[in-house]
Amino acid sequence: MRAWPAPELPDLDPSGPPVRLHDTASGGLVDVSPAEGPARLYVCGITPYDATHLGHAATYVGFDLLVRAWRNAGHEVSYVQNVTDVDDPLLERARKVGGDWRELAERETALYREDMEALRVLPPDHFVGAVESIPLVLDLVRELERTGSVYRVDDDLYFSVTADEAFGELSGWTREQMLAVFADRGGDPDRAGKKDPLDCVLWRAERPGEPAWDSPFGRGRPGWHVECTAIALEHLGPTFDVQGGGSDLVFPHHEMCASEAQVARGGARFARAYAHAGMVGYDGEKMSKSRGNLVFVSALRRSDVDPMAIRLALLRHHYRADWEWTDEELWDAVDTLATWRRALSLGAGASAGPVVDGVLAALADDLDAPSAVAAVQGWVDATLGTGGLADTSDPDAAGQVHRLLDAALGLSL
Ligand code: 5CA
Ligand code: ZN
Repeated sequence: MRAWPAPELPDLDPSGPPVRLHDTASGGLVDVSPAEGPARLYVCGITPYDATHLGHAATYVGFDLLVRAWRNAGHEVSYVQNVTDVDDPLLERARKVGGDWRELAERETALYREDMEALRVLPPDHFVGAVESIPLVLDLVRELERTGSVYRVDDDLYFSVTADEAFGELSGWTREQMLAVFADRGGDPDRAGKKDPLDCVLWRAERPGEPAWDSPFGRGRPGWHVECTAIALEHLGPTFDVQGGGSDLVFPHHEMCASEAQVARGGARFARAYAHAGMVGYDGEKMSKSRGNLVFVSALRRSDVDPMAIRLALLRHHYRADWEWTDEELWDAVDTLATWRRALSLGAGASAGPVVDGVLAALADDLDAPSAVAAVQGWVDATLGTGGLADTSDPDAAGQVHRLLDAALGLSL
């Protein structure tokens, strides 16, 4: 499917340092500079049964900082994102509201594109739906079958997690931890006939009233995890640089994707690093479609909130932190942007060199946007003389800071 239009990305001089990122599998910071060629990124996309909420937005803005940091360090980037446009929650919602699941998915995907464009998130190079990827999924299931890691329960096909020696290494979780969340996250640990309670569905046979596609395994539809495995392998090849998503995807989703790929590709590691964004909450709980405690990007846009203020409010939290959205932080971001725009309108200002270096260094250091924002605030304060005399020693400072904000933080002011 098509993505959304790309915003302009100004060239920066000097370029930024190599990018380091927290890797869930090793538990530490790793250099994610590509060994050769473009930096390759897969970020798990939306299940389009409801509008983009601020939790989704925080995750996609977080990974947008990675794309920008790589590009500012001189790398090309190959970015892939999926859309889970057929899955249980989408079908359930369509049934509940009495509409067609395809129309629901199309409508919400269109709204997501608008939200991402408004937030100046750089589009992926490949924006790929699960439905259009069914041929890839079928090829992958056939490859897995050849390794002996697939078995049937009734007419459904399952993947044996024990086929992957590295199963569990991504999350680092114990079996008890895995079993505690598996059922809540799309798994079926109690199904009779499974070899291991943690095995996951690859191909789900047709059920009455559900969409289904023809396949060599009988009519049905893909399981959730295998869609991302197949799309990533197709567009990025084995062992790409970073797989990303929210921390709710560490297990089972990313663990299963990695295991399926590793078994299909003779043990080659799926991604070099696995990066996870924190969960954004609202009213004391994780913001989630199933809980209904949502603040939608589109609703804020409809009430004329400046999307750059939404973006700044998100950037003030480190992508790995869990935090709570509050309206006060949004209004605070609106005020902050007014001050920043005032400083930028002066043309001359405090020397731009240190803020350029500071922002690029902060972002290359595990996407530390709060430190980058603080560095910009320091420049604004010096330029406006809030601590005493205004510093307007650099005649072209505003132009440079303007380009920096746009290229590194995605804030076009
Ligand atoms: N389609 C699957 C991934 S293949 C999915 O998880 N879709 S989703 O619509 O539920 O979530 C889309 C992305 O937003 C995922 O990366 C998810 O981890 C992230 N996400 C969901 N809720 C939150 C939240 N409250 N805070 C931060 N990120 C979130
Ligand atoms: Zn995914």
